This record gives sequence, C-alpha cells and structure tokens, in this order.
Amino acid sequence: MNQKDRSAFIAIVGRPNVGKSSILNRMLGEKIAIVTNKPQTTRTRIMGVLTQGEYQLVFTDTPGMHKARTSLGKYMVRSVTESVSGADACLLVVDSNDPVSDTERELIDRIKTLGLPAVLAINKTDTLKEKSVLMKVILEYSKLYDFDAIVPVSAKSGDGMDELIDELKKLCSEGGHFFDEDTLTDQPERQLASEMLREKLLLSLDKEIPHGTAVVIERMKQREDGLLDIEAVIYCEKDSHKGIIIGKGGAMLKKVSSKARADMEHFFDCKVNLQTWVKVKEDWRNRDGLLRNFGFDSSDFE
Ligand SMILES: Nc1nc2c(ncn2[C@@H]2O[C@H](COP(=O)(O)OP(=O)(O)OP(=O)(O)O)[C@@H](O)[C@H]2O)c(=O)[nH]1
Ligand SMILES: [Mg+2]
Repeated sequence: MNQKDRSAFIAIVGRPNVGKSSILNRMLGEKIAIVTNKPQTTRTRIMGVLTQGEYQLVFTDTPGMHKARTSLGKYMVRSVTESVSGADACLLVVDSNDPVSDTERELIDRIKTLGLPAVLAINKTDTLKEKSVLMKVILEYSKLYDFDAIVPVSAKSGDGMDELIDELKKLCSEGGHFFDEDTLTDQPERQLASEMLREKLLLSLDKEIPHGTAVVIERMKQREDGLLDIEAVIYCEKDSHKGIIIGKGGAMLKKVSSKARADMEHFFDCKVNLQTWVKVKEDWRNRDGLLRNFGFDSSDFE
C-alpha cells in the first residue's frame, strides 16, 4: 500500500427522494443502490467505492432523513446519524426545486457540531425552468454553512458530476487506500439481488404496500453450466397486500419478477432462474426480531 495515496470516507445525506442513490450510482458508473420515485427507497447504509489513481472516495449512501414512525424508520434514521459520525466528510444532497427545510437545517446542525467538512450537491438541475432559482438556493445554503464547495448537478444528465468528484477529491487525506481498486460495494450478492427485486416492487406498487414489503433471498446458487438459481421471498403486511402483489392470475408477481431477473442477469452477467414467493408477516416493520431476520442488523432497536 502506498501511504501517499489519498482517501476519504464520505456520508451521502439528505431528505428522501432528492437523488442520493442516483448520484452515487452516477459517480461509480454502476448501479449499486436502487432508485425509485418513492421516498424512503434506501433502507440501510450502502457502501460504494470510487478509486481513481491516487484517490479513493469511500461513500456511504444513507436512507433519506425523515420523521420515523416505525422501528424500521428509527433504524433508518439511526443509520444516517451513525454514518455521519463515522465519516471524514459529508455530501449533502438537496433538490434544486425545494426551499431549505427543517430536515436540511437539522443535518447541517449535525455536520456543524461534528465540525465535518461538507460539499453541497444541488441536484435535479435538469428540471429547473428558471436558472435564477439556482442562485437563490445557493445563496440560502451558503448562509447556513461554510461548505467546502457547492455544486449544481444532475444525476439524470450527468451534468456537474465530474466537478463534484473533483471537489470531493480535495477532501481526501494521505494514509493509503482502504480497499482494492476494483472494490465497488460491500453489499453481499444476496443483498444486491434482494434490492433489485424490492426496487421493482416499489416501482410497480402503490400507496403503503411497497413500504410494507421486504425481500429475503433464501437460496442463491450457481449451477455448473452457469445458470444462477435464486429463490426469493417477498414479505408483506396483510393478506390483501399479498393478493395485490401476486395480482390477477399471478400477473403482477410475474411482471415484477421478470424485470428483477433482467437486472440480475445484467449485474451478475449470467442467466438467472428466479423463483419468488409471497408471505405475510403482520407488522414486521415494528418487530425487532423480524427486522434482524430481514437483514437490518442493528444491535439496538428502540
Ligand atoms: N429529473 C431528475 N430526476 C432525478 C435526478 N436524480 C434523481 N432523480 C429521480 O429522483 C427520484 C429519487 O431518486 P433516488 O436516487 O432514489 O433518491 P434518494 O435520495 O436516494 O431517495 P431515498 O433513498 O428514498 O432517500 C428517482 O425517481 C430518480 O430517478 C435528476 O438529476 N434529475
Ligand atoms: Mg436512496
């Protein structure tokens, strides 16, 4: 290891749905975090590593900061605060269309208290009708904190992303890299697969149902001829939800599974045989034992 190599641990924080995971995927050039138009898509910390020459940026994507109502929600919020405390710097992501909210103020207070360097990414600039709005947002945020940089970006078009990466590299310090240069994420393959299926559920289902689903991969094994068998169980909270997830004659489950299978085949670069089942576990979002079984492995749920 070269001690002169530089690195930084960077927590990506912000309100739900502002595009944190989209920005991470864009920076990495690979989709490692699922993205949907529903708030609270990301449920747990996800590490993503970007190595470019002497620089290594170790990101943690976090769940959107929100007022938690369930044990799962509290776990999600705690994973944000823990990520921030463990980081060298923060990347605060905001939506260029939105005024500063209490959530951003709260996050900035935390960053201030810890004395962390921070970069602000003002995302979704592709959706701005009036460019003058951007100046207003920049001004508002620069009054709240002495950000190391404020970068308008669009995760959708890629605008501003190189500049953002350059600004983040400035936060790196010497001491060597922490991961091999080909490391992309710390997520095990089973988690990646379960997230791919959960993304399709979130995208296809409405109202409260998607937030009440969890996916567990029960089996994942590659055959000698390369075919990857994946068995997944989708947990939901009510019998009525189970009916909706399965759909008429199994149509919904078939649609969701085949979309997830396509993503899995792309990511794992092999043919996938995906089998899915739907089971009911009432109120699992408030049952700590179940949360642990579903992979939310915090030692301390409230
Ligand atoms: N137009 C536009 N849409 C974007 C951009 N970045 C993200 N989105 C969309 O915004 C929605 C939310 O994106 P995510 O990346 O899931 O947001 P997030 O902040 O990770 O959300 P949570 O995980 O729920 O906290 C998705 O529909 C994205 O496609 C952007 O630059 N422009
Ligand atoms: Mg996310």
